Amino acid sequence: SVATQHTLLPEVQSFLDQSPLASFVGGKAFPSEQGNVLATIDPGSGDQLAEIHDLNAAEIDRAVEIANEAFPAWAGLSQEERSSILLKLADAVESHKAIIAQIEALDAGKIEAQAAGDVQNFVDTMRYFVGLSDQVEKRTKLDVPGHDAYTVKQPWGACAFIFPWNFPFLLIGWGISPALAAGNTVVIKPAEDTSLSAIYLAQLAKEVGVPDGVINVVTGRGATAGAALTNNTQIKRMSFTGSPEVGRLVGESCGRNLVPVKLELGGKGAAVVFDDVDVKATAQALVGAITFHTGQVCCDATRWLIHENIYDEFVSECKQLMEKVRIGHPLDPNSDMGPVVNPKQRERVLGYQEKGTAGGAQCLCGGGPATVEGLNGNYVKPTLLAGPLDNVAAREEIFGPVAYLAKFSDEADAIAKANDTDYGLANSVWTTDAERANRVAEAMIAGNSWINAHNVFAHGVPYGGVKKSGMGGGVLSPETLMDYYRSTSVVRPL
Ligand code: TXE
Repeated sequence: SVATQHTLLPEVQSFLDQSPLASFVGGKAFPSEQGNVLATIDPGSGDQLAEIHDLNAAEIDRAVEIANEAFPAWAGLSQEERSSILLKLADAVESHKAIIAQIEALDAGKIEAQAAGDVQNFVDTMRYFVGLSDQVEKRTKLDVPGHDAYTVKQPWGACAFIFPWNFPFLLIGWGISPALAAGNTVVIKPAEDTSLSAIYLAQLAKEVGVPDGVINVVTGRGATAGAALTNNTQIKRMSFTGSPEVGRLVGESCGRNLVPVKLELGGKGAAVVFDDVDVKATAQALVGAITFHTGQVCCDATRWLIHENIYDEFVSECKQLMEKVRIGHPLDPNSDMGPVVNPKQRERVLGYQEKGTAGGAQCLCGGGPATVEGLNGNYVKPTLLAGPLDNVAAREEIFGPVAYLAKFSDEADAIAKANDTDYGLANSVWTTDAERANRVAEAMIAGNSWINAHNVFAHGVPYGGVKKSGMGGGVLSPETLMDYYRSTSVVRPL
């Protein structure tokens, strides 16, 4: 087992020893009454890590009720009191970073150092939104002749969050920080493969004095527990991050119930590389991005559009770099790239490679599964495909370390190809011509464009997609904080 190969932190071992791990609602363990459980597996070894409880619809509804019951007291705290509690939570997460990172590495198959980065990002995000909420003007006087008028901003109540498995802990931080800072309570439904760090967070929140019922975690299968949360009419807002297929279902339910919804879905980003770049450095950056968390990153560049003058040189650089990627268990400090999250995802990644090549794409390097000695993990090789852009592997989100290459001839051709996609999350342009860089960055239809970089995040920079990538973006910025206040306009004729 993994435990025999890698020494787990004693705190991680004792957390796993709580198995089957219950959901956490109203400040205490919230088990499935019928004792229904799901196994959670280490994707790096195939070993079972623990079991988690699988809640039914009635239990999900009860959790929402509890979150709504806790709301008035939480919303009624002064801004100062609430902020100080949340900052205490951020401090606690920071001081438990190594523990949470190891849990996440084991549960999500994430390289341990990268998982530690995710945990720090959670901490920074919570501090950012607390600071921002302190500055929000809750009452704004309106200048209306003949009237005394103002608007007042207040939180909504229990807000629901459904999260995917690729950045379990980081995305919780991005989602709940603005909601909590504004005075809402939250019900978190993590993905069934990666629920452990959420449960740990809820337990930690209790320890540091977050009032009961403010941070609730409900676990279970998407089609039952997730759907129950989506169909609940007592949630005040819904935020979903995951696949476009499920995003549609969530959007439909929220439409039916008239619950405001934010959808963060997939991507099929382009990297447009002009012929004036440093080929080696650009290849290094893009190979680094597509292998980071084994390509399970929604904002990744997965379509690499390369100027025809440098195409061959670029491909040869990328091949060399990909062959050097060390694939291994996430807890092994010598691993550059870990597994994908589960066998189904591995089948998906390999399936797209097969469908892609069957449809006329060429496999330039990698392709197929990878093996790591002694481990039954879900490993795949970093892969480069190339060919026509109407290929299924160039059009659909694969969610693995697979890049699809194509040539372009000039700027207009590059922009047309970059925009020929159903998605609109994030793209990048690589060139030393500053004016061209901005022109292309603005012409690509997506929520985010990066210049000479990919996957750059900063607090205050709105993030989120358009088209099939989602709606209601503005993540990590003041826009998202404002979503968690509803406003009432109060008017008195004089
Ligand atoms: O996601 P799902 P899956 C994409 C990626 C991946 C594919 C499938 O391409 O290969 O989606 O992943 C919950 N009602 N992304 O199937 O099913 C589920 O429990 C309510 C991109 O794992 O969308 C989990 O908590 N909820 C994405 C969450 O939805 C339901 C990240 C996401 O799972 C539900 C993840 C239902 N009917 C996958 N069914 C990104 N862009 O970041 C499932 N869920």
